[in-house]
Amino acid sequence: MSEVVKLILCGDSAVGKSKLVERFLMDDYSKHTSSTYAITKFTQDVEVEGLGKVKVDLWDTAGQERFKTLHSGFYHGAHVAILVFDSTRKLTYRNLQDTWYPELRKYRENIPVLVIANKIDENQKATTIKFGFPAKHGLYMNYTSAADGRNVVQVFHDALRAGVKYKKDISLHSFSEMITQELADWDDSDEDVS
Ligand SMILES: Nc1nc2c(ncn2[C@@H]2O[C@H](COP(=O)(O)OP(=O)(O)OP(=O)(O)O)[C@@H](O)[C@H]2O)c(=O)[nH]1
Ligand SMILES: [Mg+2]
Repeated sequence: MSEVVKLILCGDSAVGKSKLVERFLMDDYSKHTSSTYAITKFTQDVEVEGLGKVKVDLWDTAGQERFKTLHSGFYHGAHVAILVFDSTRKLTYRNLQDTWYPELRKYRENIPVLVIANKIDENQKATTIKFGFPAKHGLYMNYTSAADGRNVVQVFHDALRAGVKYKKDISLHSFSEMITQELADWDDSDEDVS
């Protein structure tokens, strides 16, 4: 049986979200650019080592200012999020910390979050930096280049593994909650069970 995992991508405009998706899904990269309008959704089966086939619903957003306060439907039901910043533009890192991350947490309190420094082909030094924001929140951190492909597949596979695990954990959690509730109801009832 294949798992369906909803993965969302967030981050400022032009940090490389769509190029990372293009690199991951098509193993392709073109310099040509068009900014994403609102939300683009891709559905694809992905073979993940150690997991088998995973059906991924990948939601790519527009980072433009006017879409910053996204409709809750974008976050609804997400199992994992990738937050991307541009390692050549400090402001995009700060915006993850100040805007994107807090907004995401308003809707999805517990999902795994991966923080990605992209465009390392243009800033090799970034890979030696220990960024404070992901460390502070205990978030996964990695460095990518959609241009040369470095770490891109790794990051998406790590995200999918985390998403599948999260999904399994919540279904186990809600199952045990259901049982507990049933037992509590049973206890409360006047039925004589002895
Ligand atoms: N050098 C370099 N350029 C990149 C990389 N990733 C993306 N770019 C360039 O950055 C620009 C923006 O990339 P997009 O993927 O469209 O950015 P986005 O985050 O999807 O932007 P919005 O859709 O507006 O939110 C493009 O000109 C890309 O060619 C990278 O890893 N290295
Ligand atoms: Mg885009």
